Amino acid sequence: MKIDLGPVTRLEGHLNVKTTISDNVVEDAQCVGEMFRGFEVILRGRDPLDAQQVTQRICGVCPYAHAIASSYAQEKAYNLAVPANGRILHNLIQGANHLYDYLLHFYQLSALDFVDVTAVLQYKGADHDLVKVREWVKAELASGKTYPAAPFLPRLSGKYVDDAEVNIGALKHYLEAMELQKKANRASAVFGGKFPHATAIFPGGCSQTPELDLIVTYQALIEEVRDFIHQKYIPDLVTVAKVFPEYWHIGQSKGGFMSFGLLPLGPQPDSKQLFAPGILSGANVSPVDFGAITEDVKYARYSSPTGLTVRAGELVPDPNKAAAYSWVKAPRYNGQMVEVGAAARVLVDYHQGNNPQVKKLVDHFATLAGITPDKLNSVLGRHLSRAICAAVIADFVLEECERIEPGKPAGAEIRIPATGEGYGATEASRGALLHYIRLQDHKVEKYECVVPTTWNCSPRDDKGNPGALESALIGTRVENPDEQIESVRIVHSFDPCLACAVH
Ligand code: NFE
Repeated sequence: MKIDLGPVTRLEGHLNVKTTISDNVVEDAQCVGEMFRGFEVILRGRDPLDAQQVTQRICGVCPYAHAIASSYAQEKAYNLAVPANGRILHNLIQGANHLYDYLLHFYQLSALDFVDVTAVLQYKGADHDLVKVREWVKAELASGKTYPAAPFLPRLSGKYVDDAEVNIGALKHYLEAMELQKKANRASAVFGGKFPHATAIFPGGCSQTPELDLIVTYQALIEEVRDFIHQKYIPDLVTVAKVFPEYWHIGQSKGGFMSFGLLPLGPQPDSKQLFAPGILSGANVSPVDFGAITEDVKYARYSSPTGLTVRAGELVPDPNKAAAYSWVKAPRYNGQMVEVGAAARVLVDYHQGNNPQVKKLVDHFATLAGITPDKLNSVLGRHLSRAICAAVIADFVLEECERIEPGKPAGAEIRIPATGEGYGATEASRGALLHYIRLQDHKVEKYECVVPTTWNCSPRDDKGNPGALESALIGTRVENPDEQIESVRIVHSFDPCLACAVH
């Protein structure tokens, strides 16, 4: 039986997932990116300093990651020395964006896969007093009524949290989380100029000088976000994990993991990072080699050659290409599929013992849940990994504030050479992000982006091997093949952004 899950909602962009079900098991899955964009074409021939502005428009969720990756690539191409303040402001802007993104993903995009809001939504009291809401909901639930309410309904059938107090609490946090997202975005804008698309991010730093009042404003906003992470986000996630422990064992991807490393601890290009880069295969971590990345297009709607390296990348759209089923290319590392994202970021760091706080949190939550760290490769594992990243990043950006030299410039003097090239790699919230720039006559000759959701939502590669999300879906047992809440929970755990994936 063939069932399309698309358009899958509560994710960014246009994703269809085509499933083939046999005996209530997902026998096959195809991720279909349903849109073409072509930012790399737009950039050809432009002033290179347009790149960190133009590539931010790839996405309204993770724009700063694109600005930062572009800035890193240009820093290499220009051989630019970055002032300490410059790197710190890059980190502060990008770090705050991660915090916003994790809250958005857990509450707005995922929580309603688990939390039951049907009764809460019907509450008509004007006071929103928690005690009254709770009593009302208990009475409503006891009456056995059913509800047709929008906008959260209809929804997929399946098991949801059945404790009314937990459901009410989670919905309150759903609303509260939006206020905290606003604060995280304001924090980014303190130095970036605005949200979503920062005007102040440049190669070498930031055009905004970090005066003391700005630093204090940033700190105050992030302290509130950090409190919410510890007091609400993490406890809510632990509650969901207790009700749905089976999701530590559902949704495993079947390849390795890749992280490009996140938040450099100094201005030098080879600085250690808060989250270490690496390729994880089994328990072995090896260094990342950008030359080992290629993009297959046998099943993607492009007639440009397949298997090209990033440096040689081409983009010739071919909407009617036979056998192709997606606008997303299939990036591979040494020909192998890898998962990217928060779980990859945490596991790659954990296995290198890079960040003691990451190790402590992974071990703590693994013990609490009775799992081994490899179970981060699961639906709940991806959610937990985001929460761990949130806790670690919130502490780090506050520490970074103490290292700023107030009033000293945060920008470098930029001279664009006639020729040059550079890779810029970072971790967007959804995973490993790579930009590549090559200059000719002071202009962009070639620009390439290899983006997190391109990895995770890739179609089959030339050898016919599935992408990370496809592989995580295949083999999943589903209670109701027509609806497949299990499959949708797996899709959401990857937090796909199709606008980014097709860029
Ligand atoms: Ni459009 Fe993005 C992130 C990037 S995902 S959200 O995070 O880069 O492919």
